[in-house]
Amino acid sequence: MSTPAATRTHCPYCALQCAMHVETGPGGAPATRPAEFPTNRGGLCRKGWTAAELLGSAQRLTRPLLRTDRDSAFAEADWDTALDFVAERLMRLREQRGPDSVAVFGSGGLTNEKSYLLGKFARLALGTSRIDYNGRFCMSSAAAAGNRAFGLDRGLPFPLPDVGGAEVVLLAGANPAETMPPLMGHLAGPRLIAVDPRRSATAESALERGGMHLAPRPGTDPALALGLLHAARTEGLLDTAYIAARTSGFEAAWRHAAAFWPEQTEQVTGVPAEQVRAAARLLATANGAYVLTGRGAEQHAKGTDTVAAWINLALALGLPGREGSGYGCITGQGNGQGGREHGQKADQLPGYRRIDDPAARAHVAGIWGVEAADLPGAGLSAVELLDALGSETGPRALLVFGSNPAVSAPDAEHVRNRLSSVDLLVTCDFVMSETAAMGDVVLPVAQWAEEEGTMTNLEGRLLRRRAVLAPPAGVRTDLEVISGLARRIGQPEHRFPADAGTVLDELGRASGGGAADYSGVSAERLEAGEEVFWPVPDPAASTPRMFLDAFAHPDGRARFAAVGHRPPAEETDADFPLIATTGRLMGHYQSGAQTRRIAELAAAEPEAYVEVHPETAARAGLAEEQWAHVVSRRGTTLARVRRRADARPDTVFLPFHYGGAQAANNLTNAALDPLSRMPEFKFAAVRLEKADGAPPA
Ligand SMILES: Nc1nc2c(c(=O)[nH]1)N[C@H]1C(S)=C(S)[C@@H](COP(=O)(O)OP(=O)(O)OC[C@H]3O[C@@H](n4cnc5c(=O)[nH]c(N)nc54)[C@H](O)[C@@H]3O)O[C@H]1N2
Ligand SMILES: Nc1nc2c(c(=O)[nH]1)N[C@H]1C(S)=C(S)[C@@H](COP(=O)(O)OP(=O)(O)OC[C@H]3O[C@@H](n4cnc5c(=O)[nH]c(N)nc54)[C@H](O)[C@@H]3O)O[C@H]1N2
Ligand code: SF4
Ligand SMILES: [Mo]
Repeated sequence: MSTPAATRTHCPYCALQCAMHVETGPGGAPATRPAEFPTNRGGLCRKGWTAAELLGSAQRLTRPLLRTDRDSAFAEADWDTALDFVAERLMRLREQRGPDSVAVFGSGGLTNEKSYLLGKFARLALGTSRIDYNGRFCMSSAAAAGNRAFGLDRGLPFPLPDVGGAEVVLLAGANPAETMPPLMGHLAGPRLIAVDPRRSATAESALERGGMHLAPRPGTDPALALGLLHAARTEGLLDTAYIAARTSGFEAAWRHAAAFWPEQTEQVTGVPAEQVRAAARLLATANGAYVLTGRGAEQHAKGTDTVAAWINLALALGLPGREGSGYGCITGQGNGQGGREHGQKADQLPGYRRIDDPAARAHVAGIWGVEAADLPGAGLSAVELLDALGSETGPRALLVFGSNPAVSAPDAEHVRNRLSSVDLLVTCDFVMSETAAMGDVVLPVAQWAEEEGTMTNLEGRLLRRRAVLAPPAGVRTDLEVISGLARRIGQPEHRFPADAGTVLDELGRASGGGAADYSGVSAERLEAGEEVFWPVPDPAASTPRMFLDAFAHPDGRARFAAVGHRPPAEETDADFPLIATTGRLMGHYQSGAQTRRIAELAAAEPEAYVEVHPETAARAGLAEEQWAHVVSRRGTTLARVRRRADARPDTVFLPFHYGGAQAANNLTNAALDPLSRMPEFKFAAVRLEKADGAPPA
């Protein structure tokens, strides 16, 4: 592998999309080094520093793998054989059982171009309504709440450096000190209020610098947000002029808050009333304040309303749509933002259009050269799609691009059963993920540093991903795979180009006039280093700050949501007395398929653990480092005990980066938010038991 002189691109992992140079490192292998950029300001986290290792890894897949019997081993196949096999099986299923018998599962890690072409492939080449993606696990609750409140959803509707100018920042269920370390540089100035049931690294940092840590019982954020609103109003700290001029629905929302005196809030959340008052005062009197939410607020069966409760607080204090203040959702995956705009979501067409909107259908059908009536309607959301696999009316084939649901989906043992029940499981990946290993065909694809494309980061900022080196022989890009399959299914070649630039041009036209309008984006603008934030309706446009004049609802006003507090989907009881919540470690990414294959990262955190209060551990007879079963009503996770004196005694925490018996998702609850269809990753009722012996390797 030879790497040319340093080429500037962006990290393969999270939504911060840190800028980096890829160059020849010591020993001749490619290496990464941070680049100056407004979001990461010359910083990278440990994952970014080690990202190049997987490019040349011995665990890398370089030949298509195929088997016709799941009990036998995979055998190498050439590309024509593998693609012919997949296309033939898809067409046969479609003929026998109709187009909805084949399904596609995409990812917020895919470039804009891939997300777009994958959605088009599903609707046009396969004719199926059944496409959805792992973004349902990720930010769909914030998206739903943002759309409802502001009429439009862009993670941060302002550039990240703006946040650094504020006096106070409230972070609800976000732990950027581990999940986006360079972001913490922007938070060095403001005082932080960290809302997290755990003493997370972010909460620690807040306390060190004169801020606050509010540690509610998991799942009680709505009550806490209502309590803060109550306390701010009692002290006369609401922005009544803003509420009157720029919002609607305050009184209906207030009726839910009226009962949440700080003492009542303490009863429900466990956060001392005095802390509720102090936090409300700190936030409401700040000269410049932001409320930012992460997965801790969203990943609940009431995630949309939980985010809405935090947005209500921000609106009541007059923060959104103001210079120097605001509300934002910290998106997660590399292209978590762009991935939700271009049509890989079950209910969506490119440009953030709704698939059930006749005008949207007509527009997109026009770009695609088909009749609107030829486009399928809305399909099933991710968890429902996985749940339907292999059933009488459900999909019998699944194509997976950029996700590892055997590890990352809720109630994972059930999901693995569903995955093994289909007639055809095809995974595109560069490593043998747990999901790929269950299937019939694995197609080896190019990695980030080997392909062109664009990404949209957490600020709605467009970025260029650049091919630094050629992929290994035998490897194709995702776009080439989609294009090759489409042609074999009988689509004309021009409809599914494999060249990222051509796809971006078409994506621009398809998104034109939509909420997420990319029609003025071009590779040249990005190459020239121009700052481009969507919407981009023409070649001169860029929108770094949204909502300064008006919100995106027809009347220009933001809407309070009338939301109250409600309990989690399941409760603790005598058999399952503890709450398990789940999340991330700095050194691993998601299902761990990539980072568990990077030597330094694997060595630092090699196995699953569970954080437990020492008294809770003692009650279960568990010592430090001992292996425990964490048992829920659905399944069991094997994890080593780490005692933490600062943990809530009623709550344990597990990272979800490990597979098999150590998968946190063996125990999680697939209960869904009614609006966003996002699952309850952050609350499961569990008990702890001693595990005998070492876990299976
Ligand atoms: N190192 C690393 N970084 C990542 C990723 C990764 O896998 N590893 N993934 C990326 C992706 S896709 C995402 S989505 C982001 C996620 O980024 P974050 O949202 O920061 O990550 P999480 O750890 O899932 O959750 C944040 C916090 O929510 C807390 N929490 C749990 N339950 C509750 C609750 O009921 N209320 C509140 N207020 N908090 C609660 C957890 O204790 C945790 O500290 O990270 C991105 N960055
Ligand atoms: N318990 C619990 N579970 C969770 C969460 C939680 O907080 N708690 N968080 C959820 C969240 S927010 C998310 S985003 C999901 C993520 O979980 P997943 O959807 O499983 O995401 P990854 O682990 O990133 O899986 C990506 C897979 O695709 C491959 N890949 C990466 N890039 C590409 C590409 O460009 N093309 C192709 N073809 N393959 C690629 C990788 O090698 C890897 O095998 O997990 C969710 N699951
Ligand atoms: S913070 Fe995110 S984008 Fe930046 S180096 Fe780490 S993983 Fe990569
Ligand atoms: Mo995510």
